[in-house]
Amino acid sequence: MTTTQVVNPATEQVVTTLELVSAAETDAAIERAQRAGADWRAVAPGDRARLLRRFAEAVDANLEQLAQLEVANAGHTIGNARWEAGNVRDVLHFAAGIPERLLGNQIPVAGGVDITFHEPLGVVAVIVPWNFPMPIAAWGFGPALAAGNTVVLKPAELTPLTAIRLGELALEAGVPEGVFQVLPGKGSVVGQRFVTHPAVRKVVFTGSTEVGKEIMAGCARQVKRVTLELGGKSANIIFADADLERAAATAPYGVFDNAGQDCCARSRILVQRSVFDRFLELLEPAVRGVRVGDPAAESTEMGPLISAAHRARVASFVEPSTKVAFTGTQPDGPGFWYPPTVVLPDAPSDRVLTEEVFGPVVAVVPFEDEADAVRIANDTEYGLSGSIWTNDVGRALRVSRGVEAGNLSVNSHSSVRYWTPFGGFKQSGLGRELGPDAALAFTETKNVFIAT
Ligand code: TAP
Repeated sequence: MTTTQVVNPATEQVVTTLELVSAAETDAAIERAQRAGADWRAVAPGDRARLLRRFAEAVDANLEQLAQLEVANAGHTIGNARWEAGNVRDVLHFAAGIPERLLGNQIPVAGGVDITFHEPLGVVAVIVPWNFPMPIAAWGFGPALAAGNTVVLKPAELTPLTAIRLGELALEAGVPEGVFQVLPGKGSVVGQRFVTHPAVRKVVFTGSTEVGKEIMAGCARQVKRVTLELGGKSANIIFADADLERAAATAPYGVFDNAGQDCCARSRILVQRSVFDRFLELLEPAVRGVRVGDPAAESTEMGPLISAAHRARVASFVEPSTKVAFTGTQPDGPGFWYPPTVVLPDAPSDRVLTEEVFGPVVAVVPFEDEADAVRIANDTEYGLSGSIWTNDVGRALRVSRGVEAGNLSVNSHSSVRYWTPFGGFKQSGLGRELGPDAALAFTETKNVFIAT
C-alpha cells in the first residue's frame, strides 16, 4: 500500500496521511461507474436536477469546513477558499438547470421526422491540478453528471482533501453509489488508467501543457474525447490612455492572486512606452502593499507556494543577472514563501517571458503602439487569458479581437464566471468548460430519422 503525506504549505506541518488508490482499485472504480451509468442516465431529468441541487445545498452547508480544509491543504487565503467552495455550489446549481434543458433539434426532412438527442458519453474521468482543487473539479463533474454521465475524479496528489469531502457530500445528498467517485492517487497510476481504460469515454484534464500533450496522445489511441485546460502566459496590456492609477493598483491582483499559481495569471505586463516609467512608479507601492502571510487570517491577500520543490522552480526564474525592479514582502519562519517580484527582462527570449512561472513573478515590458502590443501579446504558444486597459472603446474591441486568447477582460482582471465559456487558444488547451454549452462537452449528438 502506498501512502502520501498531506502537508500544510504555510507551516510545513503534516496535516494527514492518506492511502493512495492503486491501478487495480482504479479499474474497479471505473467498472462501478460503468455499472452505475445505466441507472443514472435513466433518472428522470427533474429528479437528476433535484439531486444536483441537494448536492449544491450540502456544499453550501459545509462551505466553511471546505474552505478551512483548502486553507490547511493548499495555503489558499481564507477569502479565496470561501469563494472557491461557493463556486462549487454555484456550478452545481447551474448544472442542475441542464437535465431539463438538454434540448435537441427537430430538422425539416422529406418523408418523415428528424430529431437529435444529446446522449451521455458514459464514464467521464476528471484529472485535477493542485492550484484550484475545488473549482476545477466542479467545472468537470457538475455538467458531466447533469448530462447523465458517471464521473471518476482524481485530485492532485498534493491537494486531495476537499475533493474527498465533496465525494462524501455527494453521497450524503443522495447521489447514488458509483455515480461520482473520488480517487486520490498518483497521476502515473490513477490518471494513466483513466487514459488507457476503454470504459472511460472522456478525460477532462487540467494541468501542465507537458502532461496534457501526453494525455491527448494517449486518448488518441482510443479516439477518447478530451478537454484540456493547460498553461498560460497571459498579457496585461496597458495603453497610455488608460486609468493608470487603477491599472497599477489592480495589476498585482491580476498576477499574484493564489501566489501566482493561476493559469490565468497576467504574468506579462505590457505598458505603452510613453507611460512606462509612470506606471512603474505607481506599481511599486501597489506591489509592496500586497498583504502576504498566514492564509487563515481574514486580511491576508497572498499565501505561500504549494511546496518546497515548486518554490525552488519559481526561484529559478529570478537569476542573479535578472533585473529586479522591486519586490513585496514575505513572512519569516516555516512555510514555502516567495515574495511578489517584478522583473524587467532584457530580451524577448528571456525565460521569464516565454515560460509559465506559476508563481508570484511578473515581467514588465514596453510597447510602442496598438499593433506592437498585439504582436507581443501573441508572441507565445499559450493563449488562455489577458487584460486590456484603455479608455478607447474601439481600441478595446480591436485589441480584444486581435489577442489570441480564450478569456479576455477590459479594464478588469476577471476571467471566470460559471455561466460564461472558459478555455484556451493554442497550447493553452482544447475545448471549453462552463458557459451555456457546458453540457455539450459531455454528450454525443445522435440524429434519428423516423419515416412517416
Ligand atoms: P501537472 O503536473 O500536469 O498535474 C496535473 C494533474 O495531472 C495532477 O492530478 C497530476 O497527478 C496528474 N498527472 C500527472 N502526470 C500524469 C500522467 N502521466 N497521466 C495522467 N495524469 C497525470 O500540473 P500541476 O503542476 O499539478 O498544475 C499546474 C499546471 O496546471 C500549470 O501549468 C497550470 O497553468 C495548469 N492549469 C491550467 C488551468 C486551466 S483552466 N487552463 C487551470 C489550472 C492549472 P499528480 O498530482 O499525482 O502528479
